[in-house]
This record gives sequence, C-alpha cells and structure tokens, in this order.
Amino acid sequence: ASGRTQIADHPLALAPVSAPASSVDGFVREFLKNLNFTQGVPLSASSPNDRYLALAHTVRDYLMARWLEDQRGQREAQSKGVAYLSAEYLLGRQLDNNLLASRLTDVATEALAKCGIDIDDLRQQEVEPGLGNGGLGRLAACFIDSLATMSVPSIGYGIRYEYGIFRQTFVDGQQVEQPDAWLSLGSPWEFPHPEAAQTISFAGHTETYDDDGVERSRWIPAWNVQAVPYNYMVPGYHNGRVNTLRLWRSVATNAFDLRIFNSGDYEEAVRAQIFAENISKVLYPEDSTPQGKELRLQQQYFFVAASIRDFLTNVLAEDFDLEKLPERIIFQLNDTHPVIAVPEFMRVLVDEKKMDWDAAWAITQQCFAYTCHTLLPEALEVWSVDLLGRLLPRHLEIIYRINDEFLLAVRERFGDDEMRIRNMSIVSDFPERSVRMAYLATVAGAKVNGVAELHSQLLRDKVLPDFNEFYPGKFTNVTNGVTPRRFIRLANPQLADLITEALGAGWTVDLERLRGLESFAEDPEFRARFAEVKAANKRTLNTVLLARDGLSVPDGHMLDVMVKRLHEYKRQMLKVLHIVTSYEGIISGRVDVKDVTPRTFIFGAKAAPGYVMAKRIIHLINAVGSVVNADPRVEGRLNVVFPPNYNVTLAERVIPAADLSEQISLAGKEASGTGNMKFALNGALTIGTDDGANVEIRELVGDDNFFLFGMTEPEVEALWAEGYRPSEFYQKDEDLRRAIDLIASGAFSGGDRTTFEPVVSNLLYDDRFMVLADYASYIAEQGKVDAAYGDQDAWTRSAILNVARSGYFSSDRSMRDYIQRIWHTPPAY
Ligand code: CBF
Repeated sequence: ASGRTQIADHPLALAPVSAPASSVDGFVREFLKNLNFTQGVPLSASSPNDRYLALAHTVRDYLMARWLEDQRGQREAQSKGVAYLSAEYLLGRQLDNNLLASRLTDVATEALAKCGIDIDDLRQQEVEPGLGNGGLGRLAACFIDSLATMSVPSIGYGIRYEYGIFRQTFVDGQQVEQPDAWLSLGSPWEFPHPEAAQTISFAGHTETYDDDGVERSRWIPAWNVQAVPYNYMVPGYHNGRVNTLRLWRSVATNAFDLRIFNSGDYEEAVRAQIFAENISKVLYPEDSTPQGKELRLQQQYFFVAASIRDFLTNVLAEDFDLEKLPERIIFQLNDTHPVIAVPEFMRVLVDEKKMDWDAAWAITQQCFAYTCHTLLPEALEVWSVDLLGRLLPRHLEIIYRINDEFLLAVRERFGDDEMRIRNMSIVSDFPERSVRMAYLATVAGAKVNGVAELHSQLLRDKVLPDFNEFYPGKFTNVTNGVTPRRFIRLANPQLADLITEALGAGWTVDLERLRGLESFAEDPEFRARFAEVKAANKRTLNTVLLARDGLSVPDGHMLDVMVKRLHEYKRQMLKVLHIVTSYEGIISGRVDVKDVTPRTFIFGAKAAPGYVMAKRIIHLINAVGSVVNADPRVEGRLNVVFPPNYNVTLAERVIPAADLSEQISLAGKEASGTGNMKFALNGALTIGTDDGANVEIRELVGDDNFFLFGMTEPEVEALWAEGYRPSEFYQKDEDLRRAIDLIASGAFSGGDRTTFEPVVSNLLYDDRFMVLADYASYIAEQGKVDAAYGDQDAWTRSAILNVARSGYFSSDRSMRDYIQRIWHTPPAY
C-alpha cells in the first residue's frame, strides 16, 4: 500500500491519459500498433482473429482516458451510487456497441478499409459472452448501458463464467447442448486484476468469544477460494462516461499443495484447484426453477461476498464513516440470486466492523433493494437450512436472528395469528426446513419492486400480501425497459436513420421523442419508406440465416416470430397448435390454399437441459417444421424456421425483420417480458395476452394496433377455481381436435404415435398453462391478423404507431424510475 501512495503522489500520476487522435490515419496507426505489439504479428501474416483483437484493443484505447477519468471522478466525489448485484449479464457483442458509444464507427470502418479489411468480417469474429439465460440477464445488460448513458455513478457486479449459456444444436430435431467456450480465442474486453483478488471463505463452524466484555460471534471457515476481479468498460452513449462492470472468477488459494505434490499424489494436488475453479465454471442453465444445487449457492455467495468486500475496501473512501453507508450506496438485488448478500453485509458490519446489531440492521435495511422477476412459485428460491448451515454457518445464524426479530414485530402488530406468522416466516418448515430468499429480501430491502404494472400488483396482492400489509409503501413498480442504442440504433440502422431524418438526432437518449412519428404515420411517403426498411431487414435476415444455418425466409411472407426461452408458461405449444391448424386446414381441403396468407414462423428458444417437456416441445416444433416445409401442398404459404442457438446476436437480426410479435403467455405468469418491447420498438405488431408488460404496451399503442386474445388473470383464476378440464375444450372444438389428433397420429413423427404422446397427454389431461382454454380465442385473433396484413398500407401505419408510442420502454426511463422511487441517487457525480 505504501508503494501505491508514493506513486499516487508522483506528479506524472496526475497527468491525464489522452485518447489517440480520432482521425482515420490516427486510427490506422493505433490499429497497426496493436496488431504488431499486442498480437505480435504483421498485417500481412495476421489472422482474422488477430485483426479482430487488434481492433478491439484499439477501441479500448480510445475509451481508456474516459474510463480512468470516470473512476477517478467517482472515487473523489464519493456521492451516492448504485451497486447492481446480478448473477447474470447477457451482454451481447461488445465491438459495435463500443464503437457506437464512442462515435468511432465511421472512422474505424474507413481506417480498416484503408488497411484492406472489411470491418464486417471482423464483426463476425466476436463471440458474444452469453453470461445469462434470458430476460433477466439481458435486462441487467440494458440497465448498465442506461446507467452509463445517464452518468449515474454505478458499478455492476457479477460472475465471469468460463462457460456461458450452452450452445444449442439440433440433432434429429432434438436439442443437444454443447459447451459455450466463449473465452477460447481470447477476450479483449476484460481487464483481469489477480493482484486484487479477495479471499472468500466457506463452511466450517462459528464460535462466540469475549471481546472486552462484549460477547461476539465469529466464523471459523473450513476452506476458501480467491475471487479475481475482471473489469469491463461500460461506455455511455456519446456522453464521455465509462462505468465499470466487475465480474469475479474463482481460483484456488494455493494452486498446488506442494506437500502433496512432492509426495507424488499429483491428482490430489490439483484437486483443490479444480474444486475452486468450479465455482465460476458454468452458468446455471436455469430460468424459472432453481436447481437447488450446492454449487449454485456457492456461486451466489462467492460473488456477493467479493463484491461487498470490494465495495467496502476499494470503492469506499478509506476513512468513511460506516453509519453513513445509506447516503453512499444502494445494492440492488437482481432477483433472489444475490440475496445472500444481506446476511453477509450484516456479518461484515457486526462481526468484522464490530457494529451493534440494531445499528447494523438499520443500515442494512436502507442499503438494499430487491427486484422480483417472477410469479412462478417454483422460481422463488429457497435454500435448505441443512445446506446453508453446512456452507455458511454464520449466515444461517444471522438469518435466524433476522427472522426472530421480524416475527416478533409481526406478533406485536397482528397478535398471535399463528397462520400469518407461519406464512410470513423467512424460515419455512415445509416441505423441508428452508430459507425463503424472497422473504429475506423483502424484509431487508428498503423497497421491493416488480417489473411491470400487472406483475407488481400481483406480487403485492397475491404473492406477498401479508408483507404488503406489514410494510405499507415498501412495494413499488418499475416497468422494465430496453436500451434503444443496441436494439434500435445497432440492430436496425436503417430505421434509426429514418427516425433521425424525421425527428432529428436526440431520440436515442430521449425515447419519448418517438411520439413525433405519429404524424408521419399519416404520410404515405414515410409509410412507403418505413415498409422498405422492414423489407430490407427481412432480406438481411434471410442472408444471415442462409449463411448461419442454411435456412431461408421467402420474399413476401409475413414474419411471425416467437423468440424466448422455451417454457410451458410462455406457451410455444399454442403457437405450434396454430401452425398445425393452418396446415391441417389446407391438407384436409377445408381451407383453400390460395386464401392463406403466406407466413414464415420463426422460433428461437433454448430449453433448460433438465426440462424434459420443454425439450419435447422443441422436438415437436422441428418435427412440424420438417413436415410442413417439405409438403408441396402448402408450399409458398407456410414455412417454419427454427435456427438453433438463439442469442443476442441473432436477436439483433430477427427482431427488426419481424411483422408479428408473439407474446402469448398465460395471463398472470410472465412477469414482464422485454422481447415484447424490442419488437414494438422495431415496428412489429403484437399478438398477445393481457400479461406482463403486454398490458402497458397495449395501453400505449392502442387497441387498434395490438391483437389481444385469451383469458385475463382473474378469468384464469376463476377457471382454476371452477375446475379446469382441458379435454372438454378438445371435445368441443373441432379445429383443436383435428390439430391434436394430427400430432397424435404420428403425422410429424414418421407414423410413430409414441414420440409426441407425452406432449399430447400433457395437453389433454394436465395443461397447467391452459393452452387449450385459450386456443379458440388465439386462432380467432390470428384470423384478424391475416385480415389486417392483407391491407399492407394500414399494417405499416400500425407498425409506425407501435414505434411512435413505445418510447416509454426505454431502459433509460426504467433507470429514472429506479432513481426516483428506490435509489434516490443524484443523476451524475
Ligand atoms: O425482468 C426481466 C425478465 O426476467 C425473467 O426473464 C426472469 O428470468 N424471471 C422473466 O421471466 C421476464 O418476464 C422478465 O421480463
């Protein structure tokens, strides 16, 4: 530390780093320098990967001065900031985003052209870091983009998984998972700091001791690992700010135990290393159900403990008065995954900083806020007391004490209402003794928010009503949002240009300005240009899919798109039934093929590897696709396209090309959705249920520009209460019967009736997500979609109105809501 102080005092240490010249020639020089000095190759002998890495390093160099300046500024200002704790960040490719943020896209393109390189070829080299499963991880990535763009002092904390979400392949139509070795060719965007590693402990036991007359507890851990920080730049858009994302990698404390090594037991000697590195090895491929695996709890504790320590020792000023922590920091818990941070924070304050329990608890309750992202009971994480006690014994004690004091307060308020006490207890006894992490987060958090109006209301009124009564004002809503930089500017450059031409610059950071497009929707010339952008995006998608997967999207088809994780509640099955119904109608001769609107159905979906029914549905989609696409009777009318390995990079091509956005979850099940927002912002019309953020999208874009179908949440509840028998819907509806019978007949499985039998019986005798109950309404609404699509000009008008009225769904607005309702941070340092 003393060495650092001396250097910090040196006059040169204060000299600002300056960015290289932003001219084309300046960029060429920097690029070649990186190629030679970082990659160690001349241009003539460089590989595409060398050139990509050199380009990435060059862009980094341009951002560096601002990054260092921002770190210095935030350190000096010590104003209140946000630490976003998230187990997932689904970042997408970085190169284009960083070029865009730093206004270097044109300079870089020209500079590379001067070197005889097409920048597009280098773009293709980048492997996206898939450090998230779906919506929740992508939301975190949008939020850090917005925080940087709005100059909010903040830091994102997470895990640097060595293997991100698996790479999906299809073998005979079935999902096969391959490891996602995203780091294998090098990762130019990260800055590792092994010298700043933190020691993170696990297991062992606790003891009490006498500390000058005060009885205190301490934890004597059994083993530990090192958490090595990897820093990533998070540049704001055109504002000269660069925030930090810090992801932790686990490594062994002592790579080899030399004693064991010398004794000749090499395997045993490296065992510790393998064990330690497992913690950040793989992202859990789970979206809505916790796996309950010990490793997952290790991951969660590992990253929050490292982050809290990092904040307290490296980010906070050395002499900071801990009593004032609430004026300095708010830790936002992205779902239940980081909630173990609460007892860890208490442990640090009480055991390490020797703070009084009540004072520490008062501080903790102001320093955390919790976002819930689900309504599915099985997705609310619980940890068995047995596991917690083994892995984090001191934390379990702390949780017990928090719970005891909380339940005492509940008793004081509501009397000895044992049922209520049991319902509100953080520690539950059924089916096994376990800790309900959402409850812990609710008790500890200054605020609890849902992610769309309907979700927040259901969270308050149905999932946690007792807590809402006990803590009036604690529950709030912040509707999700998406970054317009990535999802309009980068993904849909032609639309972005058209918007800029119509409205002027500025909308990219003030998305409500899109409203100005409403009047353009009435202008035939603008409509024609808008339609041409959509057509061009479809052609681009066709080119991409051909090159990527040998798939094609025929000209003139409506693009009907359903891209999201495969989950029964999202109801890809309903989409399949629609396709089979259309197909069956034509081949049975009941529908004249000439009357059918040509449609290409595009799917993108990964199923959690252990989720058998989801994988069967993927198989069925592929099977239906194979039969439909090969049948000459429907040629030119129905086409099913299911590119494997849907990810952020593919999303950026699919969404701008879509005409119809499928948001068809069972009402009351989808917390928000963010894909729905991306589609609307890119001029797709939605067919959707009254669920999640669809409700707000419909309210904003208007009933005339949205295809609503299906039961409302209260209707769903009522049908359950009355007793839902899916087979009755099957019996009553001829179209439905024919579709299901066709699947059951083996028509999509080479005559084998057994292949999809489990899917069919699940629908007929279980159907937890009420696909059959909403089928008729969905099919009827799809009829209206066909009719509307028949009038292309009117459709385009609706599409423009969707864009114009969706500005609310910018993640910048979400951030403003968090700032106002939850964080109370100043807008900039
Ligand atoms: O809030 C972000 C998204 O999170 C999920 O993906 C999740 O993992 N819980 C939800 O399923 C989405 O509804 C939500 O938009």
